[in-house]
Parts: sequence; structure tokens; C-alpha cells
Amino acid sequence: MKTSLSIGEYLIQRLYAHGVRHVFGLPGDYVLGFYDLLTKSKLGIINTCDEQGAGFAADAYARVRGLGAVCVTYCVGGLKVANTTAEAFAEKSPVVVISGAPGMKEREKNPLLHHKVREFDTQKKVFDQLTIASAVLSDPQTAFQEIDRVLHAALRYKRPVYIELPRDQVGLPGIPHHRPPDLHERSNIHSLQAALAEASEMINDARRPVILADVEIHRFGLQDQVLKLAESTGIPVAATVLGKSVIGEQHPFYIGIYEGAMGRDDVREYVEGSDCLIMLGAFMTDINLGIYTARLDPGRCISATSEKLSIRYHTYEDVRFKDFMRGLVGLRLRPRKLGKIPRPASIASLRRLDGQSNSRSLTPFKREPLTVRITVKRLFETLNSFLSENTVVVADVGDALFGATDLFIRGRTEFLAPAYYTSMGFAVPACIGAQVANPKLRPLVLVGDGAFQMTGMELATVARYRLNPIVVVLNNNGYGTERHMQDGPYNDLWPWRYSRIPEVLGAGRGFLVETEADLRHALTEAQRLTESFCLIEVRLAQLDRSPALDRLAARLAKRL
Ligand SMILES: Cc1ncc(C[n+]2csc(CCOP(=O)(O)OP(=O)(O)O)c2C)c(N)n1
Ligand SMILES: [Mg+2]
Repeated sequence: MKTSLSIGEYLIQRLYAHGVRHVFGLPGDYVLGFYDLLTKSKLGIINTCDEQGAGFAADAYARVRGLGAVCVTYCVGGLKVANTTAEAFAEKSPVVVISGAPGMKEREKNPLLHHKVREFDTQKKVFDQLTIASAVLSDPQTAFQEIDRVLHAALRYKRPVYIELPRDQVGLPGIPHHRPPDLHERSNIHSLQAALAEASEMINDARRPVILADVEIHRFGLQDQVLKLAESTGIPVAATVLGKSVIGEQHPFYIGIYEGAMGRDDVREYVEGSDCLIMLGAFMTDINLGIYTARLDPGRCISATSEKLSIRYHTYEDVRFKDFMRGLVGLRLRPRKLGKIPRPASIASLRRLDGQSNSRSLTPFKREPLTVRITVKRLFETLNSFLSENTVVVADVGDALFGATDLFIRGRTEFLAPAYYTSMGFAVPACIGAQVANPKLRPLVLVGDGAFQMTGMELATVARYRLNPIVVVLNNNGYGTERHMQDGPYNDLWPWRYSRIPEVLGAGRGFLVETEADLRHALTEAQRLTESFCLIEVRLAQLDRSPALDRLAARLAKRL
């Protein structure tokens, strides 16, 4: 029996131990050795058309499963996932970027090898900026520890990491009998207790506390804790755009999305008027804060994240986010009656539409002449009644995302979107990652025509791995979001016949939607056709837009 695994084998073993089952990417000569190991391992390979697609897919996979991996070749592949890694960093998604590289022997005398940019470590330097930890596995003596260190950082900080595999090292044995250390970090108990005591007093004294739940609740899997906290205390919960779907939106404690002046007024007044705002895992980004229209007084806030814990103006060091959350739930806080709270607008409109809040079917809704041209507003209203418990909504940037913030996410339905970094091209590849991560989910992809032209060809990958998302292309003939801020010929696009892409791919079903009747027909068919992907092209008027985009465009135009 071998006493030691090779460096490549150890990396695969550790990824598997941390729950990774698939690696996204495509090969090149610098990484072929590792691909060969992958094919012999328990990890599946998902071959995408383009590295950027692999990067977005791995990001979505990480958001759903807790850790993702993308594997590419040196520079030509690696630099194409720079953007997706930047997104994973900005939005806290733990993706392991594995890149092949020239062997250590080949680097002697600094030859001009193909794919090299400037120095051998140019790509590594780029990724130092985009990740929370990085390693070049250039020494078998330290390679296993380096793998442990870097993977630990990804899980600890929920941020991407970079591992470079020089091709002559992949098959070398590491040190024998290596065991990964237990890297469980503990909170400083005194600091934790003091923080909980202050939090407890503040919450109990408050007249009208409210929880604002954000993205780190998703990343650390703390959804149940938030729910318990709300239910045991009677404190209502708002979410941010980035944290959308943190708890089921039909929940009686849920009040809606808070996004400063961009969001609904009743939610804004409730959150900003609270004398104790409990911000959990919240990132205060411009979009989350409604382009800085939010008015949150730190003197009335408890704010806990994996990076920082502050209560009013005090900061507590060395307190792990999970420990604080668990402690908060364990406190015997004063229960209170759930008073009159705002309710998500969609609940009311949904009842109007389909008579019940949990309908899975397209039951009849408000009768209007069905030959009317479809509008963005009606599109989202109809989609609302179409969502089910096993839908994962994947929204791309543009009106797909803005309109989707008003969607009513049920139960444990997931919502994935690059709501902070806002890179176009996320949604189609992300749906691959999401469905591979959890095959029980059927993705509903919402993507603008502009974003679709960037990465829509990953539908070939969807076909190859027999996935079955429903992809709705919002075809408004160009970069609609930008037209509302400043229009010009640069916002135009060549008009593809999106609904006919299945013919080119030889897979999937395409639908062209121009009226409400078309839409209902397409959605009903898509619901029935579960064998393959369905592409629904919705032809919208060029300047039509969702109410949410109305609000945003007005704000942004003022700031330009
Ligand atoms: C990769 C990338 N390039 C450019 C932008 C700037 N941008 C933001 S929205 C937008 C237009 C999006 O067009 P489309 O996907 O058709 O959606 P729509 O706005 O029409 O709903 C652009 C170009 C971006 N966010 N990401
Ligand atoms: Mg568009």
C-alpha cells in the first residue's frame, strides 16, 4: 500500500471531504494530469463551453452546497475566471480555483512557455487580489499543509481561494501519514458572553425590535436559527436584496425586502423606525442600502457578521458568527406578541392572482384579454404564481434582477443572483451549478437579452448534462437598464432569434412569447416538459420596465 497520496490525490480527497462532488471547468495541457486524476476519482467533471461559465457555475454550486471548485489551465483559462472569482469574493462564495501551471523544472532559466503573460507568477499575483488565500503547490514537503490552510480559509471566510498546481508536482507524493488538522476555531468566551448580555438587554428593552437578515445567513446555513429567533421572540424579519429568500417569504414573521428608499415604504419605515435593529450577516452594499438612501442609526443596531460584531458603538473581538447566532437563539429573550407588521406586497397580489399562496399550478388569475401584449409587470406577476417549493430562481443583472426582487419566494425556494457585484452573464451558467449541486431543484432562469448573449451558449452544457432549467429571456432589444440612464447606439444588440436556439443545439424546447396567452401556454408546457431545458423568449417593448427598475433608474440618474 502507498504510504502517501500524491499532491493531486490529496487535493481531491480534501475537496470530497468538504462536500464537493463536482468540479467545473475545461482542460489544457498544463492541467491534463490533474484532469486524469479527476476522471479516476469520486468527483464528477462538468465540462463547460467557456471558463467564465465554469466559474459562475462553481460560484452557484458553492452557494447551494457550501463549497465549489473550478479547474482550468494556466492564464488563458485562469484569467477568464478572474471576473467570476471577483464576484465570489465580493459576494462571499467559497470557490476553490484550481489552475494548472508550468512545472517547476520547466521554469528554470525563465523560458518563454506558451500561455505565460509576464512572469511565471503573474496569474498568482492577480489571484492574490481576488481571493482570501492562495498557494502554489511547488514543494511536496509543504503541499498538504498548504491545501489544508487554503481550504480552511475558504470555509472560514466564505471567500474564494486559489491553488496552483505546477504540472510536474501533481503526481508527486506528499509527506507520508499526514492528517488534516482540526481547524475548529472557538470564540473568546468572555467576549461572547459580554456581547450576548448587551444584546439581550438591548433587545428586551426595545419597544419594536426587527431582524434584518442578509447573505451570510445563507452562507453559514443559519436560516433555521433566524427562524427560531423570530418565532420564539415574536420579532419580525426583513431581508436585503442579497439575502432574499433567507426565510420563506410566506412566513408570518416576514415583512419584505429592505432597500432604503428604493424598496417599499412600509418596510423602510418599519426598519428605520426600529429602536433595535438586529442585523445578521449583513453586508452594507450600495444596492442593499438602496443606493445609500438607507437611514440606519448604528446607536440602535446590533450587527453580527463573520468579520465583525458590534452592538451600538461597542465592538466585540474574537466572536464567531455562528457562536453568536447560537447564543442569541439560546438566550431567554422576552417573548412578545407579533404586532401589526408590513407584509410582502406579493402575498396580497398572489392571493388575488391564484386564490392561495402556495399554488404550484397556473390556476386562473385576473381575467384580462389574453391577446394583450405582455409587459414586464405582468410577466413577473405570472411567474409569481408559477414558482414552487423546488424552484431555484436564478436572476441575471438587469431588469431580470430588479423585477425578481418583487417575486414571492416560497418555503425553502432558493434565490441566486449577483445582487452586489452585478456581473452580467451569471444566470445561465449559474443554473448549471445550482442544479448539479441539488438535482431536486428546477432552476427558473431570468436573463436579459444582453446578458444572454454573453454566456447563453452554456445551454450546450445544460443539454450535455441533461439538466432541465426553464430559461426566460427578457428580450427588450438591448441594454434596457442602461437605456433608462443614458441611451445611445451602444445599448443596441444584434437581435438573435433566441427561441430557436434549441434547434441549433439539437436539444431543448423553444417558445416565443408576445402576449399573455403565449406566456401562459409556454409556462404550462414548460412545467410539463421536464425532460430537457425550455427556453422562453419574451418579447418586451424596448422601454418597458419593472416598478423596481423605475425606482432604481430614478435614483441612479440623479447620481450620474
Ligand atoms: C459584465 C458586465 N458588463 C456590463 C455591465 C453594465 N450593465 C449593467 S446592466 C446592463 C444592461 C443589461 O442588459 P440586458 O441583459 O439585456 O438586461 P436589461 O437591462 O435589458 O433588462 C449593462 C450593460 C455589467 N453589469 N456587467
Ligand atoms: Mg435587454
